[in-house]
Amino acid sequence: MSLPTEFNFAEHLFALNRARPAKLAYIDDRGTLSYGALEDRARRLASALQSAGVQREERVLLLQLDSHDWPVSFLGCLYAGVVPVAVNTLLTADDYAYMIEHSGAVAALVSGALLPVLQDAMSKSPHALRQLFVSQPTAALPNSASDLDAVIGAHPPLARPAATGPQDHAFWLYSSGSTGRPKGTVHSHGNPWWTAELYGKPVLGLTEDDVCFSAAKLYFAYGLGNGLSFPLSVGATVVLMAERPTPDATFKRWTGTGLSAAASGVKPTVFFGAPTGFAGMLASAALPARDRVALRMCSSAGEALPGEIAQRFKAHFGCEIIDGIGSTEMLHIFLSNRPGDIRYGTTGRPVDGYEIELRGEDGRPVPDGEVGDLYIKGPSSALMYWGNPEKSRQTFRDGWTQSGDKYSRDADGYYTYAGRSDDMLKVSGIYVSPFEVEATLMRHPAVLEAAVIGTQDSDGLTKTKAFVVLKSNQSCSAEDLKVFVKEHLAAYKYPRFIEFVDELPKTATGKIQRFRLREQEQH
Ligand code: 3SK
Repeated sequence: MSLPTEFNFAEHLFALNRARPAKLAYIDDRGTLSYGALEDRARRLASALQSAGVQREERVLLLQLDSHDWPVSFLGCLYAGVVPVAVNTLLTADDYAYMIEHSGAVAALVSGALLPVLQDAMSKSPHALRQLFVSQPTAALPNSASDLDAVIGAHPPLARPAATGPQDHAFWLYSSGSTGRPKGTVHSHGNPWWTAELYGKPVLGLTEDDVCFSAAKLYFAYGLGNGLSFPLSVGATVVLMAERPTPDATFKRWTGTGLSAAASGVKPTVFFGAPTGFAGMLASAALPARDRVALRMCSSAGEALPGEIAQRFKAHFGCEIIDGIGSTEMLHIFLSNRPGDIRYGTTGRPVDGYEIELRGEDGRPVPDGEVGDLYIKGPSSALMYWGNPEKSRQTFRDGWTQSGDKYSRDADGYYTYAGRSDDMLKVSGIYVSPFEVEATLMRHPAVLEAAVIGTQDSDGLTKTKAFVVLKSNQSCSAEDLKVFVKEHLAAYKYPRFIEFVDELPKTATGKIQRFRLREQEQH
């Protein structure tokens, strides 16, 4: 598999779908967008960006809620050779001020609902955005801003794509670490193509008959593959929603009842979620019956999926959840279970086209059964962290990308998650995976969620502490849970302390923020 020397990812997707102009590419909260209209609108936007003086490889901030305008904006930029910096819509003005300055963005494509926070950010940043293109404005626009629809309507489609190559800068995503500022992760035009060819098509087996729906929004690497690169690479249809992926919002889309009138009754066939979301849905009283949905497969990423959740989901819907792990740096999933080859509780085997190594503290590969740091080699790796040569050198070394996750591999080649590199605990000189303890606690019938961290006992020694959320109307004691863990795991792994809480701190993607629990413990 290889790419030609001239390759523009937007043009690649448009060319693939030119034979199906009337087919629905997107269904959002307001209506539908055909493949023909997607290409037309994106190419008009590409013209508008050129007319506004935005040059090739200049950055444009993309701060939009999930709607048709997101793929139009993203692909319009790529078509013009302009680099969209796709950012999380849940951040603060201070975060955006940093991103504007760090990226040196010259313009922004922003949802009307997010314009106030962007204006606040602009007032805090010494770097000026020259032009704002506002999608679905909610109030009268300031002078430097134009209505995106009007701008698209006023420009002809750009005749030709920018003559980019597969290694040219295409877009950025910000990746946050446990410390420091978020890192501007630069991806090329070739990278999304590789993720679709290596994972979306062969592992998920997506076809043009699929209707894809992702809980992860488009600005996440996971969501970008699920809701753009993969479905558009096979001519499938995508359901987008602006609101948070609560169980109720998700169930509406699954049952075809929450869509705009033009698409009413269309039901997703492939759903992309995260473990916390699946657990919440299974615990919801509104969980739809199997015959009300059309799901043929689900994908899970973000954190390792406890086998118990996958099995309960399968028992209810008759549909597998394919668990995998990816990263913003690798753009999508590189280690995954496969339909028909699922080992519950593991993250499966390397996706063909990627090499995986587990390395010990000495940098050498560890033997099977031992925990090591996960390194990946594959063609979708980011080019660099913008303006951060030191972190780039540490993370992208000799063709290998360090993930920051710890894994072990069994004799059959299946990989099991053992926590983040900085989350592993060493209790009495022995490594304990907080995730393994959490997964065991979650097998208790009264437990909804659990997070395990290291805390210091009165001797200053590290001991495990579990924060546990019980299911509503359920009760059990800390002692019950300790006994339960001792019965299911090596006894030394039981959490010495247990605290019952109403909820766990989480990121926008639903990842548990263990560092917040650690901070809380230190005070
Ligand atoms: O969190 C993950 O496992 C993931 C999957 C796909 C793309 C990006 C990420 C972070």
